[in-house]
Amino acid sequence: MAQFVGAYLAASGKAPMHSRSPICVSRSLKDCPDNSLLSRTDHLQLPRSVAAEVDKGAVGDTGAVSQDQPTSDPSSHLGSGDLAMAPRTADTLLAAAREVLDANRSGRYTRPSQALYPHQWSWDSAFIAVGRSWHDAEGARLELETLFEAQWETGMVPSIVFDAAAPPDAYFPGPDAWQSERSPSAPRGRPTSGITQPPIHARAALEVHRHAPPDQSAASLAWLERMYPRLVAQQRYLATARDPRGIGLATIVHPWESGLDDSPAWDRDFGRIEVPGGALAPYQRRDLDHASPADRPTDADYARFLYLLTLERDANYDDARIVATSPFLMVDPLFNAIRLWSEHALSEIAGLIGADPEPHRAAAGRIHDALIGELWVSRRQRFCAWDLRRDQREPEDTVVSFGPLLDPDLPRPIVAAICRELESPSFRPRRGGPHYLVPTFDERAAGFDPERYWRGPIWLNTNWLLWHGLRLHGRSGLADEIVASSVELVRRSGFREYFDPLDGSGHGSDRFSWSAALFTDMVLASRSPLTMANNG
Ligand code: 9WN
Repeated sequence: MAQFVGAYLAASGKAPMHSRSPICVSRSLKDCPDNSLLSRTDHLQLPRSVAAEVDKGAVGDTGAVSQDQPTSDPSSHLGSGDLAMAPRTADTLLAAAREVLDANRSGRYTRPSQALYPHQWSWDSAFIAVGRSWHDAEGARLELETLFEAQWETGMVPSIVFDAAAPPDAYFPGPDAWQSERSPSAPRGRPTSGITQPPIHARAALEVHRHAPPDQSAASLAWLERMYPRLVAQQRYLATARDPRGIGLATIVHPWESGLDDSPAWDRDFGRIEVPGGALAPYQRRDLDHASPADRPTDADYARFLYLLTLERDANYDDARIVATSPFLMVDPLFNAIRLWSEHALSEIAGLIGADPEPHRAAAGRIHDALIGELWVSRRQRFCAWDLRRDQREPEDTVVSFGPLLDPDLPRPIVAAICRELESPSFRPRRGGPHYLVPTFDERAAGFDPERYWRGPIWLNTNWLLWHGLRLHGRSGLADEIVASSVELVRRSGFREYFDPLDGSGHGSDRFSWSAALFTDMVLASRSPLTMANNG
């Protein structure tokens, strides 16, 4: 693995010169069943000039192959996943990522994708801000600030802020379905959804600040000071309105709040929800206009999503009422681990702006205790989602179980158990052909589907989160392998919304913003020894 990643770092221009040439790609090209892809870029949907550069770079790499060169670590299971991009190829893909982010920008924020998601989404904007901050620190700050302008008075940051400029039937369910104005806490004149998404924003704000060029450090610090109370309010909302029993863990009241909508992590509970006849007005799914039905959630799941929306809307988004009555009340380990990671970020931000870091350390400590006390199921050696309605720990083996790696204080035996699972045939099969990391569901489970949304495919945001978590615990080999795989997926299939872990093909939307943003962050952070050493 060390050689494997070394080749990538060399190619990216940060390794010692002597290791830069010739570039090691022999094993991967030989093993790759369709390596013709490496010299064709139509599928990437890049601008023509950029595509030509990528093709030249890829062909150039191929020309440098020598069977005598050291190959990647044979224990690596990426198959075709060599990282030995020519510096020009890496830079060209970075330029293409930037072009995607710029093209998807709409005024003060960035759409997740032009056609499928033409509004501002909460955690998307956080990921996008991190990626954008490498080349446009001011734009990254604006991205997050714009989102928080729609924060509710309760502190809740809505999952979607609707853009009046988008065509009215571009996305369903839109503002007419949500009717956020029913809540007295919703911002006036800014239609939003009535639910939230994972609170990654404090962590994103800290990353954005860290990437600010020196001549912007004062402006960036002033921005952090402005954002701090809003970020604190977001976290406080989750610790109170979403945790009325004071267990230390926030509940989600809709699978969309997890960001991993149709994940099998809550199948047993969500799948039980019956949509009463006549509960839903006739509707048309707009997502199927832009993506294959095989990639998207099923109609049955979509009806359940909409039914829960209806119940929440009918309760006028009153948190106490919803928590007391919602048929879906789930404690998600990933959501709460992100909350914890953001509390640590807030403690750092507090230190930077002269506020008191202590309450944030204490809050992180409470989440830490509850994660381990309530969600760690030692019989299964796994963190499990907790269905509060039925008081059941869900046994499904999904990527949400790995989320607590984001806790820097996670006990070593638990870290070891998570890494064992990540390296097991369920998530890293040992087969001969290409293989990519990290599937969102156990590849050996009966319901694993390599193409359908969060039920198996690889997403770059979960890869990014795991990459951070693994580095926090010194597991740099596996962390590097995740970056390697992410880079290879993008090189192969472009900035797709998600990827088939079996063959690396792209699915869902193309030119997807967070894929471009987090690709950028992983590549540039891996190039920068400073950032690598600075991971908090
Ligand atoms: C519902 C925008 C969002 C992401 C979510 C992803 C998907 C929406 C949808 O798209 O959810 O919020 O319509 O399917 O699951 O994580 O934020 O990219």
